[in-house]
Amino acid sequence: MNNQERTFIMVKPDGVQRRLVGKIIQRFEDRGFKLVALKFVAPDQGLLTQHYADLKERPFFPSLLKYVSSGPVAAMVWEGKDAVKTGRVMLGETNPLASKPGTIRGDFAIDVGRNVIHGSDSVDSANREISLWFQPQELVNWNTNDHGWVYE
Ligand code: DAT
Ligand code: MG
Repeated sequence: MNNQERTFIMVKPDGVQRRLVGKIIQRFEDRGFKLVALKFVAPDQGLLTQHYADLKERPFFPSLLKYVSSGPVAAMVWEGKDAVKTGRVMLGETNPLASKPGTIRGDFAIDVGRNVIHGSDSVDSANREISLWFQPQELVNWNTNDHGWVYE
């Protein structure tokens, strides 16, 4: 198992509007994952078309793009053991109504068209999505041991 696996997580516009960004970051920090990139961005249709390229033939694709481009999103990269699969478990199911309480969608959503958050579904997707949303220099490699304690 790769301790430095990375996943792309994005709080969608409904999650931002509902002030859920902090709570979602808290869940990933509490679980033990390490934040390596974070930015607030208003994604355009071009970026979202690439991001959701595998869904472009689906009937809900136009409404999906309209929803995810309707406001700013919080894009982030989290790193740690089994980050992709564990991130998906923390999100819950695509349809919030099928998501268990305790998951992000199971706690904060009821509508598949407003399901609050995106998370990569495989290591390959994660790598593709991370390089789509972030420049290499925006990914920060840091280690607590490199810095010591801030008050000493
Ligand atoms: P996930 O976001 O869980 O990875 P996905 O990649 O299959 O799910 O689809 C991307 C988004 O598209 C999903 O978060 C919400 C929307 N979506 C998926 N299936 C849908 C459906 N049957 N009706 C409406 N929107 C749907
Ligand atoms: Mg997906």
